[in-house]
Amino acid sequence: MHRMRGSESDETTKAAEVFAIGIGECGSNIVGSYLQTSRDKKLPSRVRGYMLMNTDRADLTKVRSKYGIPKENTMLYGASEIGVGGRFMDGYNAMMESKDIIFDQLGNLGFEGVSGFCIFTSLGGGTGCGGTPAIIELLKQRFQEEEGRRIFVYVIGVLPFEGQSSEALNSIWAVSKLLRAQLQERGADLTILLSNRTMLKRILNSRKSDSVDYLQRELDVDIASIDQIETKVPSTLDETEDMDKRTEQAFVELVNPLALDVIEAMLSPGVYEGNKDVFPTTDLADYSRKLDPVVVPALYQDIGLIPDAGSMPKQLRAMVDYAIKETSYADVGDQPNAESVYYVFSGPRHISKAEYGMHLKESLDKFIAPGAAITPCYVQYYDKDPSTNLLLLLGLPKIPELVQIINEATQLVNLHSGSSPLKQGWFMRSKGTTRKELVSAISDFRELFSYYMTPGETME
Ligand SMILES: Nc1nc2c(ncn2[C@@H]2O[C@H](COP(=O)(O)OP(=O)(O)OP(=O)(O)O)[C@@H](O)[C@H]2O)c(=O)[nH]1
Ligand SMILES: [Mg+2]
Repeated sequence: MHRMRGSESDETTKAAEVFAIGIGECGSNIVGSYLQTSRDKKLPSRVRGYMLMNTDRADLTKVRSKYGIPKENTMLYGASEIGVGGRFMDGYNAMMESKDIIFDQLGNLGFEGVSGFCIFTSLGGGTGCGGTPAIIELLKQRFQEEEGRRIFVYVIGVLPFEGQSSEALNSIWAVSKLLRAQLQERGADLTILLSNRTMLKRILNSRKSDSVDYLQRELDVDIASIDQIETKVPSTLDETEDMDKRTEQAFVELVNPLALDVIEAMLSPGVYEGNKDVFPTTDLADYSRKLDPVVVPALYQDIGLIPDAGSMPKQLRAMVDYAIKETSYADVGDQPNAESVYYVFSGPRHISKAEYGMHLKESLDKFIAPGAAITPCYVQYYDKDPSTNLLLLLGLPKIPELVQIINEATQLVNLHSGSSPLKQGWFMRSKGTTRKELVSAISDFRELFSYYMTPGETME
């Protein structure tokens, strides 16, 4: 069967029923560059509407011109116009206090009819980290409590680079806040974690010489090897030695394309397109119905599977092994013990076929907890030579790097602890909240994640 893209399919292409919101600098950049890339590749719309929000006027202006975003799709809120500088509690309050103007503008952008929201943010800053749990509470209140209409809300949250201890602390607060809110039906249905530190490692490993050249140019330093780049990130806990802005910016430019790939892979099965078949039919809400609340994606692209060249089960097993160990977006080690998995296997019809489901299931077996649910989705493209891709969404996997994040955050809290009120004042000054709140977020986090924090630990 031959199918065409073009004017004919424009009418049949249905935009997904999802509204994208980017909060803060990272969130806005990711949504902005995603929209720009989709335009460039002429992809049908994966989102029905979108809004980029910030408490920082300059950042919002920058993002508008960088990605060609119309003014009405952006929103400046909060009192300061210069951001909240990592004080996530200010980010939280700013969102709550601006509820009316935010909903007015979301209304103008057509958010009423959608069934789902994807919120993009970093977890380490202030505006996005604090604003995200706040806007979810507001959305759930509005749709579920006031209108009795179920909506799903996904957070795509970016974990900090290595050595950003202050951001590690914010991230812990945000994730524990989101999970606690979920117990009251006011949290995210899925929190999808992408880690800057892992994405950077992946990029540096897969495109060694390119990345070294790029960083050398950007940072104007002589870099002899990858190891040297990694040690450039300070691991000390003194904030004054936090990674310098230029290094961070260069790292961000390197990892963002990787973030966009996974977002595209996640959104595309739910959008009707003339050149593909999806089975079972999958809409975005299915992810949250089938997966546990914290998800780490893995994406293996351009897989060279050759059905005629040797054992297909073996090739599929090698594919799954590689996807989990080498392409996950937060490091899940080699024993993630995930409690649920969703896979999207896409490619040409003779490769992406349900007959392989049994082998995929067997291959996934050693990476999941006993009894964990596996949900398949096959996407067959009719294009000439489509590439073969595997997207794995791992629900509640072990995430060894969270241990690192917890340690960084704990050391920072200890550094600023002591009987002196001057010391205690640090928490209010730099986070907008008390030491007590942060300590309880950390212990919350330890409790929530402890059972799958230690790699290799068996489950009872
Ligand atoms: N992957 C990625 N990370 C980013 C990007 N921009 C910033 N970050 C990371 O996000 C964290 C900082 O958060 P921001 O998004 O800048 O903070 P914000 O939400 O704007 O909050 P404030 O600036 O504190 O008001 C750091 O860990 C950055 O490395 C981006 O475009 N992509
Ligand atoms: Mg900012």
